[in-house]
Amino acid sequence: MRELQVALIGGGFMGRAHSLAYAVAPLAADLGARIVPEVLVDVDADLAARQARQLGWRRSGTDWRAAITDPAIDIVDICTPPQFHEEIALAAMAAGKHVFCEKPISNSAEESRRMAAAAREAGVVTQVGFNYRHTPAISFARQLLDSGKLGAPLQFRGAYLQETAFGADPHRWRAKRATGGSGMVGDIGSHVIDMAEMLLGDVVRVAARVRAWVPGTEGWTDESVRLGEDLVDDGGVWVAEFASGVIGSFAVNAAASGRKNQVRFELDATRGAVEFNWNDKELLRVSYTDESADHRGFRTIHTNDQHPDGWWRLAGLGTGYVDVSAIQFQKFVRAILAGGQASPSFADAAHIQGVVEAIHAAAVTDRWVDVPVRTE
Ligand code: SOE
Repeated sequence: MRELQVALIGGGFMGRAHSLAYAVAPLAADLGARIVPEVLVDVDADLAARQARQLGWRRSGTDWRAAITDPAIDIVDICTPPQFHEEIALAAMAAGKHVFCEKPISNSAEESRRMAAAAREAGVVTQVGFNYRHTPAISFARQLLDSGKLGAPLQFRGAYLQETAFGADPHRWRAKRATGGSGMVGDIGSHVIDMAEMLLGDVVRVAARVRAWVPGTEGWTDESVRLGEDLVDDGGVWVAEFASGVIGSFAVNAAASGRKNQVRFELDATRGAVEFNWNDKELLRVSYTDESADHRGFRTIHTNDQHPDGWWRLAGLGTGYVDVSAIQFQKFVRAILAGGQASPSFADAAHIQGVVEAIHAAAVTDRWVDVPVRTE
């Protein structure tokens, strides 16, 4: 059986999630290839060795360049902070590797457009870690739209709420321009943008407000209103227009007490509506306008293997964070074996980063901002 050897660059939080997903992906479906966790690279040799032992990687190292130029490696998986993504991805693609990159794809739309162009030129398969979109309930919502059962989409309302800003060591590096680059709008907001664009096509313009909660202050300060040199944002709200004419509202907040990890959306259409909440990730609530008046309302569908990407005939067994990450790798491997393209690709993620930058620009300039059209 064909083997696909993987080099993982970054063994932290997402490196751990990916390692678990690589272990599950080939067991949950016949991929036609074995995924071999070959080498784990991190900044410190002892740390990388500990991570490799714990997460099942054959060997470890600290030199990502050596790992990605190794002729035995087929896939480079980038799980570093976003400011390192472009350099590593460009080198990996130049070496002919297929590249999986965590989101956000980079700290700037310009960087991500260069990555997407390099992917096209290199002729390799690329995919970005918007794992939630592979949840069977979301894939089913996409199938219902494609089938016409919901009619034409009218309005999207999405949110991603966390309470990471309250942590003992909150994800402040994500809100700092020098490290996290595009803030929480870029970090978790990009997931909601990806879901929306997967269902509805490209966003073309936005109007927005963002805020950064300055540690130790009570509420929003004047500093938190501006996107400073250092702090980017802990969240924001924006409205969006899609190329199709659909309109949408979005809310993102890392200072949302009690929300844990809540990503959700509602979509209204001419013949019905759907509603998804990651906290009940196996369920899709669906309403159809042609129901009889005494039965009109939302019904709850429990996804199983009769739905796209579903694994179990028995609904209610649970779909988790590792499961949807495994599904994303199943699709990545199948695209590599078929010589096709995977989704969301670098080009998709570059457009999403353009939306993120338009949101920040709209917040600072207090006007609608157009999203750059795709270059790939
Ligand atoms: C942010 O807190 C974060 O870790 C995101 O970066 C991940 O993409 C998301 O899956 C969980 O939350």
